[in-house]
Amino acid sequence: MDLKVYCDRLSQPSRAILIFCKANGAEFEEVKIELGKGQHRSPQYAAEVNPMKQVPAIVQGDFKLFESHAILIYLASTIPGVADHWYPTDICQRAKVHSVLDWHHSNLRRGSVGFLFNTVFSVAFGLPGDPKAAAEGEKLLSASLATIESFWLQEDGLFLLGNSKPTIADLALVCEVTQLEAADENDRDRILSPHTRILKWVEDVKNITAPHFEEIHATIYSAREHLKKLKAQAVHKSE
Ligand SMILES: N[C@@H](CCC(=O)N[C@@H](CS)C(=O)NCC(=O)O)C(=O)O
Repeated sequence: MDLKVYCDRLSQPSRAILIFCKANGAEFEEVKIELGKGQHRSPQYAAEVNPMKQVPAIVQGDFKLFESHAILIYLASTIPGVADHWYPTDICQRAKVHSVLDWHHSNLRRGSVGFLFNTVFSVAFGLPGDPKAAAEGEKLLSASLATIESFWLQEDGLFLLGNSKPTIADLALVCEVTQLEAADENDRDRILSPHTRILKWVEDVKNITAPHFEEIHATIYSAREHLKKLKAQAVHKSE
């Protein structure tokens, strides 16, 4: 049954799904939903794809699924020939992957979205950013990065949980970290540069999923200048 992935490459969970599909040779169609144009809010998208009006989402035949972690689990379980390391069959190892994924959504992602939405992405939606929410987001983001370094990335392995090969959790979390590419350079450096172990881990995930990682990330790498321009225009209009 044909697999359709509804996504915007500016969205971190969308990138995780796309990299996973490409790195595992999945046959799928990428359906672009442009968040900046509000395409995710159309009644048709809600009715036919995702009633939550968000990306990513998948449709395969009559089956529809949203929530990126659930999608990664489904894809790892259904795409033919996916190597076991992505989503181990061993129940204890698998449970640990779920543990990282659950932690992600209530820590790293909350911090990242709180910071980035209120510093750069709000402008793309024509909304004012909230500096207090941005500061709170940065605090949680930095604390989460410190926890990844001190706890989830263990000394003896390249990837999360001390593994020598990545799981779906590495993709989900690394794509959250690379969302900082959209931030102002000073903000990005202030937040990321203390975390050299994280920077190495991002490189390791990039290398093991090459060339797909860089190809899928090209959009976010070029977003910073575009978002800067939008912000300057918004400031100009309000003067
Ligand atoms: N928990 C969801 C989060 C999805 C999400 O927040 N998607 C964002 C893009 S990264 C979105 O569609 N935002 C548009 C909106 O909420 O209006 C997942 O992991 O899939």
